[in-house]
Amino acid sequence: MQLRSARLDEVELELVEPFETSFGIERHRRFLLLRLETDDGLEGYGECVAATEPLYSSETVATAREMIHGRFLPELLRADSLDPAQFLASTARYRGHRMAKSAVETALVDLAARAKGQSVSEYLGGRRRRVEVGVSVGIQPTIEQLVRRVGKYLEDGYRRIKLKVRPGWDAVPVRAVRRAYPDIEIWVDANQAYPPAAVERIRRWAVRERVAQVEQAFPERAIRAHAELARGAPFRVCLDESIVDAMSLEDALAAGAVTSLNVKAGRVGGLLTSRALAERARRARIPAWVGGMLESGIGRAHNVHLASLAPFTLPADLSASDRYYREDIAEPPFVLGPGSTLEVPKGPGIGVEFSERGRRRALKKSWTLLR
Ligand code: OSB
Ligand code: MG
Repeated sequence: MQLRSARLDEVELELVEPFETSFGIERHRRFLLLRLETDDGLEGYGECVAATEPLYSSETVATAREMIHGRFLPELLRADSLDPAQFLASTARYRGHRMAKSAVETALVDLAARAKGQSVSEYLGGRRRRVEVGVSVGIQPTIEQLVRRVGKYLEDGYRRIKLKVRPGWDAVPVRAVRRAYPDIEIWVDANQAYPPAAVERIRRWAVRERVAQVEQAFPERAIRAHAELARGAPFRVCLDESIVDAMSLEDALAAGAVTSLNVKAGRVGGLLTSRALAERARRARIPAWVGGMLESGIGRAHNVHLASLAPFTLPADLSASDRYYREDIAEPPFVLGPGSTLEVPKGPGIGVEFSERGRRRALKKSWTLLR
């Protein structure tokens, strides 16, 4: 099997409503979609989660395009193997750029699964037919709006709520949600917004409001601060941005800085690395779960397949398609099912179809490389 062509699309989708985090507001998502086509007519799709601005991480749409179009695809078009692990090995010398690598790796996994007549879930060794999910709720203009938003998601059927927090939007809004809904499972995610000196303050309101999990309170390199927060805490301390590979997970485990692991294929460079990290977490008896980056139906499908693997034991940040976009780029949409779950598509490959109509509406630029 050899590559015949690769097409890289830059697309933009409008979010159903703005998504605000400690690092900024997103109203649209502009991102890259990759389509690989082999000489025997198989197709594989991947999504790149890098955003226009380097706010969640240092990568951007522009840096990812440069790496994918300028280096990874030319290399892949010359390669004699389309094996995802082989791709990772041959690009290991390039430091960082994991979101760019992940776009290619996930497309190669889609291809490899299709070549074997399997779904991505089966290819990776997943067993679940449905995966449990929750919803990530952005910072809202007012506390009343936050409580109403959460109420709406609970009505929709989401059973676990993750609230985005930052200094100045934490104890008070979290208390308001807790008072309105005394029994729900609340997680919070700060996306690195607190200084290490805030450990005790965070602990106080998190304990008082029975928060089940505090995600990435401190900067990604502040492993010691996360370990301090975790010491004796009645809540889990989750790392997201801090964990980018096997070594960073090993160090965080040794330091006692991680008691829950958020795994995003984009952040760690693909599905194979994601699976390895989750298996390592399981051996350390730490729960793992699949995080999200407001993906379209393509990236969402990859994530849902990933979440079907046994080590992912906490509900994923993967909501139904209509929570993100009015019109998605893949069909059919993901819909929330019984017990706050999404169904794992049957396959082959990712098991969703690229919508030509959706692509035409969202397309900004496109590059095609031929063998
Ligand atoms: O930290 O989990 C995060 C979205 C963009 C950047 C970072 C994060 C998020 C989310 C969205 O929380 C979760 C989702 O896709 O539903
Ligand atoms: Mg996070």
